[in-house]
Amino acid sequence: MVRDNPVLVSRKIAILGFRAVGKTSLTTKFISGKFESTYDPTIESTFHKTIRFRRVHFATDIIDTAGMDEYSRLSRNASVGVHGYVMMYSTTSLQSFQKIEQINTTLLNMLGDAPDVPRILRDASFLRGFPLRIFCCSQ
Ligand SMILES: Nc1nc2c(ncn2[C@@H]2O[C@H](COP(=O)(O)OP(=O)(O)O)[C@@H](O)[C@H]2O)c(=O)[nH]1
Ligand SMILES: [Mg+2]
Repeated sequence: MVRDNPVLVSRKIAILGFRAVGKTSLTTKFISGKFESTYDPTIESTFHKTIRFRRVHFATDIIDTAGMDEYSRLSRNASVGVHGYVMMYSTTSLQSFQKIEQINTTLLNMLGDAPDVPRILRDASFLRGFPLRIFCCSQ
């Protein structure tokens, strides 16, 4: 019996959020399975992982962005051709949660004609073993 070839799909995801909320920790844990306890402010890094789901292989670029505030702009790499955004905050920082609204506004202003881009709002509390918590994904 001949097995079906997998379907290859390219995807690009960007992680946004205020500084030190765990964006890099989330990304490296997802890529390598290890939790990184050091803090090294990121400029911007792109990681790659192929995620297999049934017969589909999602070749995924994950852009770990620099921490954003209300004055930040998204880089070209983090705003062009992105299929979805993870908007992160820390449960130990009210400020980082409040910044999400400004970051979301900046994102929507930049995207302009693509207001329906998928966005997931999430906290970093899973990293040391707590379950995933996803709250919302619309405006
Ligand atoms: N206790 C705890 N520390 C975390 C968690 N996520 C990240 N950190 C730590 O918070 C600091 C900032 O994390 P980092 O991923 O570099 O933040 P980024 O600036 O958003 O990329 C680092 O020292 C991490 O080890 C978490 O879920 N729990
Ligand atoms: Mg970082």
